Amino acid sequence: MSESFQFQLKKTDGGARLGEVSMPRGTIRTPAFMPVGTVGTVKAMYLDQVRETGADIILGNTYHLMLRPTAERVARLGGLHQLIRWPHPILTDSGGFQVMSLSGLRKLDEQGVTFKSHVDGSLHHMSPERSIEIQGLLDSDIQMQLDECVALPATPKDIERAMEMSLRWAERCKVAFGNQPGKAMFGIVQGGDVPELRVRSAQALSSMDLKGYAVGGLAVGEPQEVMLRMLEITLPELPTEKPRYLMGVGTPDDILKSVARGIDMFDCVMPTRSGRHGLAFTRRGKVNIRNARHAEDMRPLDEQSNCPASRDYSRAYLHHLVRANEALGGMLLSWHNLAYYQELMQGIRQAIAEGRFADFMAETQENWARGDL
Ligand code: PRF
Repeated sequence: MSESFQFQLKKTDGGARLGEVSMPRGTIRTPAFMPVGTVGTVKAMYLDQVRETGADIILGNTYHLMLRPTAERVARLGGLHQLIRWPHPILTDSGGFQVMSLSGLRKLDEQGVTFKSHVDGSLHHMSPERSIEIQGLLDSDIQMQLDECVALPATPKDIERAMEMSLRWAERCKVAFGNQPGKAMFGIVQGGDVPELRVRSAQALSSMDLKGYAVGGLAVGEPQEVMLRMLEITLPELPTEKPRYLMGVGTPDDILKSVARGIDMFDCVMPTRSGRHGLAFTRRGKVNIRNARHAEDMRPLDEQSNCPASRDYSRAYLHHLVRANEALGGMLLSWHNLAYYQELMQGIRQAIAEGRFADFMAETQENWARGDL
């Protein structure tokens, strides 16, 4: 732990990086996977279990929490950590991305974004300054600039306009955030699938000397090769001594390939959302537990796992729970998936430490390809 916010790059292995982000509430071992706790809960999980799977940090969402229970109420209740009983670091997304994907009627201009709440239809305005104010009221440890993420495919003109506005919003967020020892505000690289725009965005943000950098605007409809090419173009423009966070990514395969290119942090709803829909990620690839072949299979998802959900419950029971739409089915599969993701991250970190990341990646991918046991 640390009084201030610090990133230590401990080792590199090819493009992969092993590091540690330290701050007063705890240390994040990188490469890190951050479970998504949108409305102040990692869905269908006790936070003690989330912690036990190996999570050092979780995510919260400005958009959801500002609407309900509201940022001011969270502040009166002692802040998000105390409310949800998670004393470790929390990263909050700034809201723009969720406004675009969730709210009805919205208007976006230089001032910020005006939108209709998906909860009660009420009208709200969020400026870059207000986004930072809300993230402060939540007492978030890592706050994100307000940005505009364009869904792909999009025209270069639209991508450029959104990227340039996101840069101006980064400046405003930096001023609004000021100097808060022990906390950080990250900038977000945009630029869609246009190499020159990615480079320009990354260079401009780098010159702002922020505490960390996210890569946004990816995994929004483009093929994986395009996402990876954008990382190859973007990451060399960012300072090596700052953490890099790929927003909203992804599958275990996306994570391996992005670590290979120099990403340090990830978040995604995939393990929890897929779990609630009956999809399990395992060392031997994806398993759809709804499939009839599991109906009388007494084996667990993974007898070698340390996670009770993976090791102690039969596939037959998980199959039954999911088919019967029982809450416990989603709970057990979310638990299993988060444990698998954290086991993958631990394997990645150990492999980088031992200088065998490329071999680890190849073995891991071979095992996925071999298919379920
Ligand atoms: N911006 C923000 N949050 C995000 C994204 C983004 O571009 C993405 C894109 N994958 C996920 N979450 N602010």
